[in-house]
Amino acid sequence: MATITDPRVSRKAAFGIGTSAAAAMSLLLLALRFAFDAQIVTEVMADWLTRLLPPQAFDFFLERLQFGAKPLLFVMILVGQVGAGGGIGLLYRRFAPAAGSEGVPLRISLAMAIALWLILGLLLTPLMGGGPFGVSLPGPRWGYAASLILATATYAVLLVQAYHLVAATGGAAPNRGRRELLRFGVLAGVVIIGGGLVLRTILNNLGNLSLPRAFRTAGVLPPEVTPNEDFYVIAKSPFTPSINVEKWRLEVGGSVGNPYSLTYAELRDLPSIEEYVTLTCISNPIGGDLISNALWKGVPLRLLLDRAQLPGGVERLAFHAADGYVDSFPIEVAMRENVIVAYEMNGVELPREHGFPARIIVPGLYGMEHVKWLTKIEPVPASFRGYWQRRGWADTAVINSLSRVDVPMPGAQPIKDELLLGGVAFAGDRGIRSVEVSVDGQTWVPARLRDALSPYTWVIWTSEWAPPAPGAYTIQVRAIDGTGQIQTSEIRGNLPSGATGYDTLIVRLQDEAAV
Ligand SMILES: Nc1nc2c(c(=O)[nH]1)N[C@H]1C(S)=C(S)[C@@H](COP(=O)(O)O)O[C@H]1N2
Ligand SMILES: [Mo]
Repeated sequence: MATITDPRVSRKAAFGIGTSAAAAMSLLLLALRFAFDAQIVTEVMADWLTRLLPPQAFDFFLERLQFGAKPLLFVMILVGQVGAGGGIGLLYRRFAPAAGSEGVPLRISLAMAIALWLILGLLLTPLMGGGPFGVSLPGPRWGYAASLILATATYAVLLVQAYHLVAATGGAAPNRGRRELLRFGVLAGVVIIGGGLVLRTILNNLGNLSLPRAFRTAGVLPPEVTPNEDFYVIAKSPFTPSINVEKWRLEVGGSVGNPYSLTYAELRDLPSIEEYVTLTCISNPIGGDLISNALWKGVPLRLLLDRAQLPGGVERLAFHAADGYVDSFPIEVAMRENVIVAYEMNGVELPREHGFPARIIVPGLYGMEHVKWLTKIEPVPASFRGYWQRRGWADTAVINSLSRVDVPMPGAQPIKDELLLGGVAFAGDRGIRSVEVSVDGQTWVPARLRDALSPYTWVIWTSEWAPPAPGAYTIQVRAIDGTGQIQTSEIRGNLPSGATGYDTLIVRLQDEAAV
């Protein structure tokens, strides 16, 4: 094949054409992700990178960027994708034939689309753990494969067509022939109509986007029961799976005596219990706001397991979810009477971002074990590791005792005869026996506790303090759990087993005159 570089397309233009084609392709991928729940290459790569990165490195970003970390990774990969598209544009410039005869660009588009499709489907996707053409990915069966075909075809057609159009018209030179004019018209039409459809799809489905978040008002005690819309949200992906509840089934299967599945209605018809349980994320920093409390209603997990007739010797159960997430815990934990498959939160159907139609609630363990969008429960070998465990986090992660100072407002303020101190304390399913406060780092004074809503929730503590003199004070708090254990002061980061150490709040109390 003749490999004549067409002198009329500059490097800059070739790169620009490549990035534009890749940007259009990325938008199309996003639309497919939004509208059809299809896993796309961008997301699979994000998952893969969090597994590839040393846990410390990923945790470094998580701690600093908190909610930004995962979306930022996604955006960075999108940018990389567009950049790679530009790179292919440059490569194409080196090897592109001087398109003369009719139909050549179309044949090249097709060949390039197939080549890219094979590279992505048979090399990159298996490398990222998704199997050939994404067969081992979660989500709609053909979603990933279809998104690959559409993406590579879109990119290749746009790149090659635009490239030869620019080549034929000499870039800025407006002496277009008739054929070029026609081709230009067709390409512009496709881009405008296709782009419009893609944008409309994205806008129509923005509701599927759920960015991680949490709420906390400085200087104020949090409500004991967190309203659903203020409950912290964490998930591995910013896209909430949209589950058709008519088609959804909860499968209790694998190697059990009596595998079965339940519809949503069947699940809701089983005997249920209601319990207040506080959730907190294992990456919640000391004094952080990734902690919320709700009333959950659901079916005791034990009831579902008894019906499945587990064979003897089962040590661990895995909980699979519609977003491809999976977590596991030992059978002893699963059999506790307080572990439920929840379908209601604070008296209403589970909100989508909190796991509709059903999720695990397992008091005492960190949030990552409370699997949302639950689809399947099955016995697994004792060595099984879940999504976060493969990324360096602890297994069966028991919540460390924590306490937080929420009141007063930190910083400078006029001194008063009496100042109200307060906050929350939480020790998983061990309960809180007492909370102590210190304003001098030496002496600890017991705080007043509100009655806990259940053995599995946080408690609100308060304490009145008469500041002796103006000055700066560091308010510290520590919890004593139901077993009598004092919260450790040892400062530890959240990887791998959750942060420890005391929360502090600094106030500068000033004379009225000085304010
Ligand atoms: N299916 C699924 N379940 C999941 C997750 C996820 O990414 N996918 N994230 C876990 C983590 S890390 C936490 S902290 C909790 C958060 O639950 P919430 O968003 O309802 O507060 O969900 C857990 N369950
Ligand atoms: Mo979490």
